[in-house]
Amino acid sequence: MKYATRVNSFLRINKDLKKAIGDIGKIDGIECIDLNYPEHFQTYSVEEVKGFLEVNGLSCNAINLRFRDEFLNGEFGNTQIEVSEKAIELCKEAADVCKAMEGDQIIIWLGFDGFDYSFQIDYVKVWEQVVRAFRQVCDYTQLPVSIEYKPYEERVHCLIDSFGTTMMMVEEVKRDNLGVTLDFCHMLMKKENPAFATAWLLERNKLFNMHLNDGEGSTDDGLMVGTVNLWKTLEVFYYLKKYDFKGAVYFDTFPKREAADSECEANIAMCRRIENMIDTYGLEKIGRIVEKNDAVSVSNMFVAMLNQMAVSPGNALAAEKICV
Ligand SMILES: [Mn+2]
Repeated sequence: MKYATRVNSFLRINKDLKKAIGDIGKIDGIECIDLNYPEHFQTYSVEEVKGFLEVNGLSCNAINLRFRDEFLNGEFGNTQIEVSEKAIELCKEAADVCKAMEGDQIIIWLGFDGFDYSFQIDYVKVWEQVVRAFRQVCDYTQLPVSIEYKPYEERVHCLIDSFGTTMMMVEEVKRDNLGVTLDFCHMLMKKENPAFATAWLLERNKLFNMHLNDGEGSTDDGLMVGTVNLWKTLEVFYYLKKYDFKGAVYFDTFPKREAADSECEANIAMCRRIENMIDTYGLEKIGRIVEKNDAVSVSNMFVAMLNQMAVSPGNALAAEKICV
């Protein structure tokens, strides 16, 4: 699996992007990073940032759009049409930067399109405006364009708030280069089971990016991968492996009190352990458990996975290494 991590975690103490990329480059297991546009291109030029990545053996996975204050009342769906057009332009610029960086895709999270109060927006009108905006962005660039949905935060209700609504948008925009970025915490906030959307999108080649993290489900906690919902995370990994997912697994976690490098290493260690649990138990054997549609067999599989960790000498060695 290809792992990517969040640059802002490394910018918390030192604000220098060059240093942050250097710090990420030292972490064993991180192949690529995502960058935010425009915020990560304000001090250094695109060429300079590209150079920092090359020196550190990293590649650019995605450029994430970051809409700031002028879009507070909506991005694509803003009732002021000139603001909506500005949001579309920003996406086109981000796509150009992504191309120059040899990145794989742009990710659009419309955090401000939505509503806080009843009667605040014309749902159908806003929806149609957002559809047209996505078409414009998708037609402008040949790159994959990925929608990241989140149920709430920044708005009380985001317009594109769930797996279902996102797929309605994708279906209506009707562009081959439009797909989805799933975020584990966002799915928990919507009370979705993350593996459902993961499997469905992988089956249709529409999963462009996987954001992993963990949380209690009320807010976007950004806790370390697998620390709260281990089995749900393992189920997501099962489908990523079953479909041989070639995209990046991106750690969208928020180390607020933890050192960013060791927090990132903990995410890698957890993911590798989960991958190992699946490999050791066997992908096909898990598939047979799913086919059985029997909850007790599932629980017994979990126990068997825990047992296999305890008895495997290779695993014990690996665990010891992680503890050191
Ligand atoms: Mn995310």
